[in-house]
Amino acid sequence: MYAQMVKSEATNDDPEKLAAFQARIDAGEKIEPKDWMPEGYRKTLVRQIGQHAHSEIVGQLPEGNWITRAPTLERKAILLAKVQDEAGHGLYLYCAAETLGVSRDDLTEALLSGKMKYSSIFNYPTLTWADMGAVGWLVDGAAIMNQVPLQRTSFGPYARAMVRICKEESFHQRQGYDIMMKMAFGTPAQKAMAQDALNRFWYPSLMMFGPSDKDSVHSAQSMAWRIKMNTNDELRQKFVDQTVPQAEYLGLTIPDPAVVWNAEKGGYDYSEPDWTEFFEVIKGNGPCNAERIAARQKAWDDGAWVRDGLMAHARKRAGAQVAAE
Ligand code: BYC
Repeated sequence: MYAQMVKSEATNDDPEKLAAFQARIDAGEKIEPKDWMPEGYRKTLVRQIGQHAHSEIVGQLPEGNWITRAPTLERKAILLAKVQDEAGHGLYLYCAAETLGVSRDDLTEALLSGKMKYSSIFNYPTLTWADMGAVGWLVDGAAIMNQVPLQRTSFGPYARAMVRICKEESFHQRQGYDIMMKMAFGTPAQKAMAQDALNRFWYPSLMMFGPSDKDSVHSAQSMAWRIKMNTNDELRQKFVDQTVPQAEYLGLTIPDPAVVWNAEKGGYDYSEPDWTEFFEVIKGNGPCNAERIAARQKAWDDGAWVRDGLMAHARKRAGAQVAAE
């Protein structure tokens, strides 16, 4: 079903309807689920919102790894709340995708069969407690940079989901930075752990924004439809500019000697991530891809009896209602 929805190319959109639709987008109007929309617009949204939902759900795994080993009860409670928030984000986003006529089951099956992607970042392991700081600071920081503009995206249910998600992501980023401060201003061993986490998460965080603009296949059309508000490179640059002073405050070094202020462009220069590595990771060959999908497959299989029970109950109730009428 998902493949059918996303692969079939839109060939016969009425040109008049298309022009009227584009005029609504250009006027900054929100598109709602029952409004007419081009098939390509709907497919792009299903792809992007679905990938985003999967990222929130899979994103629980690297952090869930540390819940039982958090250093204090307070840190454990905070991390637990953050991971639960990510589950909530996934659910708002699946709901937004469902308004486009695709079911949550279809999306999940597409994730498990490898037809749909989730963010590359979650295919890297979280090896130490400092990684919880780096994930909150850098990964949630990159997510906010991408998602704040999406509050103004043209599709109403997606834009509205983003408002709440962004509020929660800001808290997540602050808690990550708080862990980094504790570690960076702690003992030399703690500071070394913080630096090591920054070293490992820097380039994968830059990759979260997607390939460089020259290799981004969807950006031009998605920006014309206001599904995306900025190019990948624009957001990556803003992220670097925001993060470098934060690293300086922590007394940590960005693992890229090319990071220097460029007064002419009004931003920091930086080295591109290894794009070969990025494309390998999104093809399924990253360090943790197999482990992440296996964990989601197990959760899906373990939950089958709950879904079956609920469906049987719903069918029984529907049958009883028909009999009563
Ligand atoms: N990872 O033409 P492009 C979070 C794919 S989670 C994997 O530039 P587009 C959080 C792309 O899908 C953050 N794949 O694509 C959760 C396309 O392949 P397909 C998730 C990537 O869509 C828990 C191909 O590369 N955020 O916040 O215009 C804890 C070409 O790329 C990635 C979102 O999903 C990647 N990094 O732009 C903490 C935000 N990058 O689909 C935090 C919404 C690219 O043709 N999504 N690809 O097979 C977006 O803004 C856009 O989809 C992207 C990519 C900027 C990610």
